[in-house]
Amino acid sequence: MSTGLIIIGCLILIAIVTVQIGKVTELAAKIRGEEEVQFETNKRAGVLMLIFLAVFLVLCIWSAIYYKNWMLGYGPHESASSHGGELDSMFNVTLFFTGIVFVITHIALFWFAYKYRGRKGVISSFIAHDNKLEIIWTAVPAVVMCFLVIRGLVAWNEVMADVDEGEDHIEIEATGQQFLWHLRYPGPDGKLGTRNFRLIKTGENPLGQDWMDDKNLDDLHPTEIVLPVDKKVRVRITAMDVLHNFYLPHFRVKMDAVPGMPTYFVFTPTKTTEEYRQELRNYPEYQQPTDPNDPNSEPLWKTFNYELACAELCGKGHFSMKKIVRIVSEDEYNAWLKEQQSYYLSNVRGKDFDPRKDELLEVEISQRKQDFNLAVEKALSATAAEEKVVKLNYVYFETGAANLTDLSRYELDNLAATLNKYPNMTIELAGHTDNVGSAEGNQTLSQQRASAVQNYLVQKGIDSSRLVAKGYGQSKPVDSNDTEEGRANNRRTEFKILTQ
Ligand SMILES: [Cu+2]
Repeated sequence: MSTGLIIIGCLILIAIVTVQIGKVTELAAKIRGEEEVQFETNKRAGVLMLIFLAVFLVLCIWSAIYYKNWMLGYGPHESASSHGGELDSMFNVTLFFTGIVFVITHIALFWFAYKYRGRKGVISSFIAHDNKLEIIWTAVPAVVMCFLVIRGLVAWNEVMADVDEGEDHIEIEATGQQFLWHLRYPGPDGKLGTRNFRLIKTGENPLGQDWMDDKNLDDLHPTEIVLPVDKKVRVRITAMDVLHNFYLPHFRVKMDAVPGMPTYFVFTPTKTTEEYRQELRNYPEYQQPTDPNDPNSEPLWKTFNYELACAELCGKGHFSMKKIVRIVSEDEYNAWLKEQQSYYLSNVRGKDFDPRKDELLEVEISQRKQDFNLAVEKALSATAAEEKVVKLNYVYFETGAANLTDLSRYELDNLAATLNKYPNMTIELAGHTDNVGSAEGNQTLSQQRASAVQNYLVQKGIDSSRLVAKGYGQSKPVDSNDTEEGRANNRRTEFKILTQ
């Protein structure tokens, strides 16, 4: 704030001084004769221009050399992707030609201003047209431009090429939104599920994924981009509100994120984050502490991270559209992938807004089967009678009735399979209730429910002599009847292994 005021103050002072000098010059001109003063002013201005030229060119070249190691493409910032080197070399070739033009035109501009200043007795010559000059200054840039454009087109076709059919690659997705990036990974199936903008709902379905599409069920929403080194990556890029731009500066990846028009970029990272850090380490610029106020903080090279940024000015929070990108070995990548949770399973499954809440998913069926078989094995190997009990976690009845709900069949089928596997096994099917309602009524209900399970198993081909159905009513609670959770635990169906 105070710096700003000082700068504004300085600018005002400079303006006042300039006006005053002008006034003094005017007065002096009146005294000494205007023309002579004019020629002297011309000369002074010409010399100042030459000095400016020298200082300007020296500063330009010095700053380019001084800041070289901070700039993309130079020093430690060679491209970290396979296509980036070609782009860097194009930038260098362009810089070479435009650099020559830059130096020549600036020298000409300021030198001519000095050389052709107004002088006593010299009048300007009048050139209306010069064919030779026009041809030279049209043809030379045209030839150079052709060379640059043709090389650029070749590079463009190479860099923008999509993956070939069946080519091994990872496909991820980045969606820009004011002001964050949504990242999506395909999960174990390697395929991103379909999206529909009509399904977008903040907090429930941020990307509008169609949960009826199985490919969506394992999709991940990670908070950072993690990719294995030397593996081709295709990024689907899109936006939900305004233009954004998916920019990975260290990989020379930059693509507009346009609402309603999916774009993509294919690239192959060639350096892990750790390798990049080790390269930075060789430069004194990156051995300075990360926090300039704390000399003991970690050096810059150690805290370096690749970044995803938004490169389209998309609003006032534009600066915050940043994410960390980590390039790791194949093994580290797989370990990271294993830790990630499917968005659907961890945020949507079983909630009111889950369109598949009345349906069991393949993954749940196999998980429950595994859990059930483990519990049976445990009960079989137990010696104490009270440990030979297995709770049927997913057998449910309609409220107050003995009708099995549709989804109960999965666990009962697991039980039937177990009984078929152990032909000598006999069991007691035990029904229990909470203490809501009369004890007598509960006794009857639990008996009916145990019998319903028995009937189901008999229908599945299990000999009824191996099954005893018994209702215990509310006589054997395993939890408190004072809470809903406790009552739910007490309304249970279980089986005891009698012989095996
Ligand atoms: Cu943005």
